[in-house]
Amino acid sequence: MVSVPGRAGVLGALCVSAMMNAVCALSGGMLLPRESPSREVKELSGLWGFRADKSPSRNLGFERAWYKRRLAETGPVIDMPVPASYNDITQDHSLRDFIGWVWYEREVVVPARWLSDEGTRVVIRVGSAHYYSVVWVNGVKVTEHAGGHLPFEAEIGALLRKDPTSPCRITIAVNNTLTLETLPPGTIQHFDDHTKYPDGFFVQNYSFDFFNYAGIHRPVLLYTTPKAYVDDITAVTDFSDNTGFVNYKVSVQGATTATLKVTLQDRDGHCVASSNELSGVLKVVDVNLWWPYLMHDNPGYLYSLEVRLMAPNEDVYTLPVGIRSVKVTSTQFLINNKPFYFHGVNKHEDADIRGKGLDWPLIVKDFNLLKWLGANSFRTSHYPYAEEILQMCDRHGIVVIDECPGVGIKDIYSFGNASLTHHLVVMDELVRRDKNHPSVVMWSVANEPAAEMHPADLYFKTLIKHTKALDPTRPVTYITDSNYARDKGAPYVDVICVNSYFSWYHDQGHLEVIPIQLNTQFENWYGKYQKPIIQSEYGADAVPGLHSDPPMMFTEEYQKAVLKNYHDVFDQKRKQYVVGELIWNFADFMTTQGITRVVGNKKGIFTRQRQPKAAAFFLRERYWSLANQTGILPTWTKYPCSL
Ligand code: BDP
Repeated sequence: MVSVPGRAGVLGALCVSAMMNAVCALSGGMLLPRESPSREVKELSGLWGFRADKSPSRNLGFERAWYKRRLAETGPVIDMPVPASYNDITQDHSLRDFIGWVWYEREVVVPARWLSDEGTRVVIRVGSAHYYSVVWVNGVKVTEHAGGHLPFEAEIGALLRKDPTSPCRITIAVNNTLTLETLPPGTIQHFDDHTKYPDGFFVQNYSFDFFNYAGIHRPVLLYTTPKAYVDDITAVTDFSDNTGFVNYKVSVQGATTATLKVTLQDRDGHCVASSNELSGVLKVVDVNLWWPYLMHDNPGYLYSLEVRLMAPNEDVYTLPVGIRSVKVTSTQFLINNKPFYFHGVNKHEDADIRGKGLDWPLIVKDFNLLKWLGANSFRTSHYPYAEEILQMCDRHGIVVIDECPGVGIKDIYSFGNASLTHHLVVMDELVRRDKNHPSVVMWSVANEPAAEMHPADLYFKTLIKHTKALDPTRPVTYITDSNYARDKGAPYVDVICVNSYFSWYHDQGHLEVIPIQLNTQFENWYGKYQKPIIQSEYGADAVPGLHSDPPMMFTEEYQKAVLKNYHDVFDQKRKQYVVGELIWNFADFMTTQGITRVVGNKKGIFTRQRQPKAAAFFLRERYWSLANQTGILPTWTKYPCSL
């Protein structure tokens, strides 16, 4: 059996209140570590030692306490890059499909000054590790965390000071096992028939359509803060006429009283507002609002909110702040009181070799492709993406629907109390991490759960209410399939997000059904709920290089034809209540192996290597023409001549 340690350490009592006073189960903030005059950051990306625990119980590492000594002293170790999924790094098939605990280790030289000064906090932060992680420093457990897509951290200064001369040995054990109580859920299935299966054979089943990549997916950092430090900042923004408002709240840890200086600076470094209070409203005259890409000539305008703790010691943290508002009516999605139409994509964190590991060349390439495509938005299907990606969205004005890993919830057991409690904690963690990103305009609590099941009603009511209480400033949605009649969550959401695959999963090859079925879908949903609707997924697989005319399934022509048939209906309905269209998917991505997947899902308009299929050029023409009709094309653009 694969064991996953108890989760008592990370679950706590839940409570709910408005964002500026939000009190939740989580202790402390989770501000992205940034260097400042009072803070240093040491990134531990590179090669780590690695071993998968292939013992039948998968528990040998715990039984033999591998964390107590150097990993190389307890058995063979291989090189493993961090950040990266481990699955595709070696030629070992059993590691690609491994289920259970893997062990990472790295020795770090910690600057002496970090330790000599008792007043310095030293924190270890893991950007994300999938799925369950336990962290030891010099053999002492410092933290554990459930969930694969959000950061966690621990203060380790006191521990390191016990023996300042020895190097800091960091051991991280990561278990990718999914159970009915994890998010996303899964099940382990054992096969005991020795006439068919080898001894101890078991598999991981799950009901979501992407490969369960595992390992340390985002950078591990050591960073310092002074003893008294800025622990969290919440900035909520609005504006009226030409005046912007930044309603902020600072939380300080390590001191009972604090003297502060809060300054808001514009892009050129000029102070536009300031205060000495822990919370308040900063007023910005002649405000530069944060606008989405292709909606304004100067998108992604960010101010800098510098929070300077002056006493009992100095600490400086600077948060980028975009001033904008988000509102939803029964037919519109408004950003800065102007109708916003999502013409964007769904993505995955996924690429050759590194799997879900954070990769800067890939991130920058993807942003260049998004801009080339004329996309103004994406949804973080089906889990929270790296903070580094959200920072890029803030700077480039790419609007984000921020989704939690609530995908593949299909078993009734996964609607139970344990699952719900964990799901609420994940939303706490997600909102805590992403609340200050102007690019994030909506929370998505789940994708295509089995919403027809009896407990789904209470589950979603609680989940959505909880999320709205955590952040009353953003709308909340969850992503549903097209069957409105059985849906349980829709009454509670602000925007209906619906996925459909007409002429793909049904009526295969019959493109002519799309206009009828799509029209019916929209009319049914709007008729029942009178809420704005986003087509949150639609598309078709295309194997690059396969062609046929008339179009046949899996060819580039068929993918294009599906899109065209959808677009005709979008163009009618976007004049009424449809507020967005997000193609499934931006790029081909890896899935579990199966007879409907030819080395992964091929619904990308780009290949996994980010080369365009015919649909990419087709969609590009549409998105730029939509931008021309609904937004303001940037002065630098050569559209339409460059198409
Ligand atoms: C949708 C799911 C998405 C899948 C897609 C597909 O939300 O995760 O990848 O179907 O089948 O229903 O391509």
